[in-house]
Amino acid sequence: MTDADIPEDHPRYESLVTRHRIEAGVERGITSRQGLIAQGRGEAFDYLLGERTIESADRAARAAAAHLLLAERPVLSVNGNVAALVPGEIVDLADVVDADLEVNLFNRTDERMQAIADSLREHGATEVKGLAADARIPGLSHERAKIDADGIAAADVVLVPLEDGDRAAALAKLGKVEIVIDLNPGSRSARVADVPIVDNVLRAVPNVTRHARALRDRPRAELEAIVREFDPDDALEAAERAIRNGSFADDRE
Ligand code: PTJ
Repeated sequence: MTDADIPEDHPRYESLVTRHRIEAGVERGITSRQGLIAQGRGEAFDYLLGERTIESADRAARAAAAHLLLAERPVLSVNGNVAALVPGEIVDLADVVDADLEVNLFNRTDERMQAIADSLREHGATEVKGLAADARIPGLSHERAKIDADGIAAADVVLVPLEDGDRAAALAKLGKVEIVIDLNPGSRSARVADVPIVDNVLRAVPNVTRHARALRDRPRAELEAIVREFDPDDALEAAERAIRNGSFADDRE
């Protein structure tokens, strides 16, 4: 089955496409089996949020775009779920904001590193970092800590979609501006982020790109104002409110 076999008028179209892509990612050696579990957890929150981009997540995506455009050395971190769900979209975002792509895995193996780097190149990436692994995130056990000295280690702004909480916290301690995409507003990753985007990575990545395209010719002062006015605690509270008061329709299965 391919994405094209899923009827677009199915009430849960996006969810079915997502499941299919993650499954295909596991089959191709890109996504870890734990990635399936992570996806299930994300899907539950997406359901509670109404499977849409809530207004506060859109504001966060705009602030993320402004941060990435202002950055000296922005890096987009790619794991097995991101590579399965939004390979072309993440390459597109890197192009628009002139960021590096770095493969950074929680369950790191050489085979998965290579498969993901190859897939990103197939989707148009010219350079993929992460394979050198010549630097470490302090305070984490060996494999999870590996990063590139001229990639995440040297970055001022890092986008980490679907990050493990422990590592998100360790990255935040390094003093980088951290943008996290995570459907769970209570997750540690979302809580340590300077910009938590509580949205499905499938919608969030193209949305940050759309904002970046719209903002890229604006004066720096305007981008700085967008960054300054964004409040991560407000964004998390708004997402929690949306979940509590959610009117998720019961015609979805
Ligand atoms: O490819 P690897 O080895 O780097 O491993 C990647 C995973 C995601 C398996 C690893 O980082 C992991 O175990 O993550 P966690 O701790 O399960 O956290 C994943 C978070 O992402 C959870 O809070 C989920 O709610 C959230 N999430 C899952 N799917 C999505 C999502 N957020 C946004 N969009 C999704 N599609």
